Amino acid sequence: MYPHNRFTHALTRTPTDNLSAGLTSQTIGAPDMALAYQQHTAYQDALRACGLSVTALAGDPTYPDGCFVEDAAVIYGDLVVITQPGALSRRGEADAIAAAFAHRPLIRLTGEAYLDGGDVLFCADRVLIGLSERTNRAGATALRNALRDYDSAVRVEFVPISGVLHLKTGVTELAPGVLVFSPLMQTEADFSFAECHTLPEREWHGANLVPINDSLLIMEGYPTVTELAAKHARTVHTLAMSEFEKMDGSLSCLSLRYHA
Ligand code: CIR
Repeated sequence: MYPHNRFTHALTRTPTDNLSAGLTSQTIGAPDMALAYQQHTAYQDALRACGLSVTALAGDPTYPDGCFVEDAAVIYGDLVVITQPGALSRRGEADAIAAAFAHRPLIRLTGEAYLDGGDVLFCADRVLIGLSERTNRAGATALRNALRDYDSAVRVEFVPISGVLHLKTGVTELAPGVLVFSPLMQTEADFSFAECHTLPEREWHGANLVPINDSLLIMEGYPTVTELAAKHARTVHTLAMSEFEKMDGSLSCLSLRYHA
């Protein structure tokens, strides 16, 4: 049993036709929306295939990045921490996510504490919080305090990063204690607690994997990831994410996974 990857439910938010108005650092064209909806549906089907019950919130064109729900909350056991996303245009996304979790113990980051859920990685015996362009030290500290109040034994480490949008663009956990890195992420952090694999340059966007129960979601088009996944995971779901990659998105950002 590996508690932080055991889930029963997932929350998603349907993309809106103006997805291309969202934030991106990519220059590979605007998403084809017919394909984006198809990929989002296939993603939700994969979550269901992993045994999760999926709740899909309606999209709101006021927030073209709203489908990337992972950034608006961090869920640990029963605790839901609603974030203040680092990008100004995304701050309002958190209200709909807070409403969806109104029945659970809920904490909201306030003041100068900014954090994107994409910077929070539960792996091995610890929680890593990336200090990035979106997550500041005040945000990371507020999250650490909330996690510690909820579970005094939790181990939290800050990981300053650059070269990628979020910590989880740069590293995720393929299997207990096995990490996969993007070659683009720069960090001085010590990952010697894990078995580490760095992807080749051309596969830089493939490091974002989602372990769920006994399954693993990976993105189509990354042969090294496919090979590693086959070695470590019992069931692998390979998903086309091309239209979300155009908006700096990948797999984990499109859902909040939790135990209910
Ligand atoms: C953004 O730049 O905020 C969105 N276009 C993409 C967010 C992706 N989120 C994630 O990987 N956790």
